[in-house]
Amino acid sequence: MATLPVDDLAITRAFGPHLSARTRGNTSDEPERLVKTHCCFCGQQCGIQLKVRHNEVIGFEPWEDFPFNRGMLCPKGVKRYLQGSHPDRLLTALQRDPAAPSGFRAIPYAEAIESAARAIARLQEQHGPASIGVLGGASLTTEKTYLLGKFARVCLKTPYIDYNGRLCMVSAGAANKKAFGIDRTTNPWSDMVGTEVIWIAGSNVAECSPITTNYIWQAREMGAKVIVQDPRITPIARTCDLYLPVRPGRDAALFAGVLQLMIENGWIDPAFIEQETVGFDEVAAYCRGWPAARAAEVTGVPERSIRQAAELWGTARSSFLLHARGIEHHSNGVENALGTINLVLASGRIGKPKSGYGTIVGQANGQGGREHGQKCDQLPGWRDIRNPEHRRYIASVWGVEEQDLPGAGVDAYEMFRKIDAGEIKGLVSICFNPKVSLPDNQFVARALDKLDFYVAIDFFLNDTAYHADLVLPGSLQEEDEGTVTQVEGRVIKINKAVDCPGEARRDWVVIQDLARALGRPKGFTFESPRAIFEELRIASKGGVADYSGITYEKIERQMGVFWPCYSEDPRTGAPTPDHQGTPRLFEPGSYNPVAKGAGRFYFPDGKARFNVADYRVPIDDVSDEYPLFLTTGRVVSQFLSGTQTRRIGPLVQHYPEPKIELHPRLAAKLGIADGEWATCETRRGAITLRAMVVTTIRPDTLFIPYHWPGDKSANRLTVAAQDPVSKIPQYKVCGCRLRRADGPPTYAAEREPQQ
Ligand SMILES: Nc1nc2c(c(=O)[nH]1)N[C@H]1C(S)=C(S)[C@@H](COP(=O)(O)OP(=O)(O)OC[C@H]3O[C@@H](n4cnc5c(=O)[nH]c(N)nc54)[C@H](O)[C@@H]3O)O[C@H]1N2
Ligand SMILES: Nc1nc2c(c(=O)[nH]1)N[C@H]1C(S)=C(S)[C@@H](COP(=O)(O)OP(=O)(O)OC[C@H]3O[C@@H](n4cnc5c(=O)[nH]c(N)nc54)[C@H](O)[C@@H]3O)O[C@H]1N2
Ligand code: SF4
Ligand SMILES: [Mo]
Repeated sequence: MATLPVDDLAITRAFGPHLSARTRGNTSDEPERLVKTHCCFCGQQCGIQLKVRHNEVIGFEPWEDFPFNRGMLCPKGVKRYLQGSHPDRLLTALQRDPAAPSGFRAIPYAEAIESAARAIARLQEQHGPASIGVLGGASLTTEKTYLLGKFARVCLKTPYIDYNGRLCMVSAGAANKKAFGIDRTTNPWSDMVGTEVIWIAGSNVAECSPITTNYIWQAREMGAKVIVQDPRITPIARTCDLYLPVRPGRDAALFAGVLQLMIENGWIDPAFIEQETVGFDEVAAYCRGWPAARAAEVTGVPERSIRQAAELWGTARSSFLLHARGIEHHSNGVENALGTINLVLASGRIGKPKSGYGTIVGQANGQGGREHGQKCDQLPGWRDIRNPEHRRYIASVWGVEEQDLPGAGVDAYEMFRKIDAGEIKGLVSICFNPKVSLPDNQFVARALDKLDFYVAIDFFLNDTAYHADLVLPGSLQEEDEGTVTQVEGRVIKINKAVDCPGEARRDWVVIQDLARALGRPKGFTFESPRAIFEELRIASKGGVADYSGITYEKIERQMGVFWPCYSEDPRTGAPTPDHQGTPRLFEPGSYNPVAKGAGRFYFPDGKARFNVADYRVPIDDVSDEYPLFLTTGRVVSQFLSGTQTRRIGPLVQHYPEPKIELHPRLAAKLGIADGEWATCETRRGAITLRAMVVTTIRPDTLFIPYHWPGDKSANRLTVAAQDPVSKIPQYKVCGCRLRRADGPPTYAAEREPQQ
């Protein structure tokens, strides 16, 4: 195995011994137990029952009572059980050892913890607390993300912590806070069934949030009209009523054009706008610059379609607007999201029956993971680390002095710039694979090699962890319990199915072991996820993301609790142990502790905010030299950086390698046939993949899925431009060119260590 390139290895291993063991009959064997829990992958968080035998997950059964997915699963959920006993599962700690054939050797867990603590302490003594950075992830349970934020601020005393949701949820989060004062989807998905119009902006729903498709289909059966805005005719677009083939990076112009038509035609709700919002006049003035003809010219969407969209949306009595990374992964991602919110607010339908708005959450805990303090500027409960009152409260919960809490840090990409500049010298990462998932990732790889010390906590040796000095074996989702918050804002419970194998440890145990070895155990002596959650309840109390009324028991009893859920009535202060949570936000007459009865939105005056959603030409746009748009995203059978799904045989078989999607007209012009090799080049680099000629994409646009490392990595091409507010990378557009290649590339021989 020693010299196999990573990608071949993934395939070999995916079809390797663990699968043949399964096909020898394990899956049909009777389980000892069924454990009700949730899928480990996307933010839909489908309920599933894992079959367990001999401390191994051997299969699954549907969990038909769980209300969100009623037993349905997508291909990833069906096959997820295959990862647990994979031969690559880290069973010991690893230490870098250039003499070892793989570059790493196994060492005892306790020795690795001591060694990591010594390295961190040494760097902090020499260069101060801020010389260490921490990277977290939104696949972690809320308990772990809370503990990680506390670990960075209280144990390491560093401001530098951020997480991979920076690449995912932050544009939507910033827009929600600006417009509503709270960052959550407004309604349970069941409210979609019976609505009149569903507008899907920049989301490949069928491949990326498959269960949401089912709700949309049910709504369609009851007469809902579906509008899809995407440069590709994605599977959901193939049956939609109105398709808007927007040019990548032009969404804000489309929203402005539609709002202008709504205003011109009186398809807005002046009473709602007057009584319940502020800022409409500025937005209306901006939209006057966007007559339909201009919007059509900039977006590439026919004027007739823009008019149809405005009429369908403007005249409906109930509606849902959903968006995802297609409009958010932009250097004006926050503005794009605000553009959708303006359409929602102008309609006056928010808070009305069968009407809702939301971003479709990406990662397993994309919602909970962005609320409780692993973001660079955030403290638990969506509190602001710059706000003295918020700091005082959290300092009191943590038993530290307010002045000892560090201030705001920087976003995850900026942390790599600081590593490159030598400011951050040590890194602790968990649940993040930046070498594959950050834009312009050859820069990231170079920065990683500049670190004096790097420790990664993962259950697989991911592509970033190759650069580590130490790798600590953490836990798979099924090896621990805890809570996550899924796409609708419903807090749910992950249940433990099996114990960690070998010397692997539950992630929160690893974090606490580090704190102890650093000689700073105070505040890191929790004995269970439940104990962490109990502290989180107190820490989140009074914040916008108030979890104080949620208990593990309530979650089990109600099959999930929608936050905010209060332990005390925000009006009277009386204990409310029976508060069931808040399935719908912003209903007329609803009360929230920020508005205190002044209105239903989470601002002191209770009013929602219109914000001008400015269109800006994307950074690194098309040019004579790079005349095509490159956009990137996902396929149904692979997940994120692929660390997990590239090891699951049937998923690899479904989509073994990345391809470049292009339109037949462009293919003919460039002389590239379907299945032939082609080289895509941007200002950062070039990769050579097979062409996939499809009629479902704009002829001026290429699409490449990003789930692969090394020479197959789409992020060799992407630009590290970021939204100025949210700091999300502009993954969804940059200029590129394409040419036919003579043959397959010779992949660099990246190797996995042998264990
Ligand atoms: N199978 C699978 N499912 C997943 C994931 C996965 O990796 N694999 N990841 C999960 C995560 S973390 C996330 S964030 C979500 C992402 O879910 P989505 O956002 O739905 O997925 P993407 O493929 O990133 O992009 C969505 C769509 O945006 C379109 N698009 C590209 N550029 C533009 C543009 O400029 N404007 C508009 N309007 N559309 C554009 C693309 O053509 C694509 O169809 O999926 C989650 N679910
Ligand atoms: N070009 C391009 N790039 C993109 C995107 C795009 O659309 N285009 N999308 C972006 C988006 S939306 C996202 S969310 C990011 C995701 O990017 P990443 O977060 O880098 O991707 P993951 O594959 O989730 O990497 C997480 C690592 O965490 C590990 N892990 C998972 N669960 C756990 C756990 O419970 N405990 C521990 N210890 N480890 C765990 C996995 O094994 C994996 O190694 O990628 C971004 N990158
Ligand atoms: S839709 Fe998401 S949560 Fe549900 S089975 Fe698929 S990957 Fe898992
Ligand atoms: Mo994401």
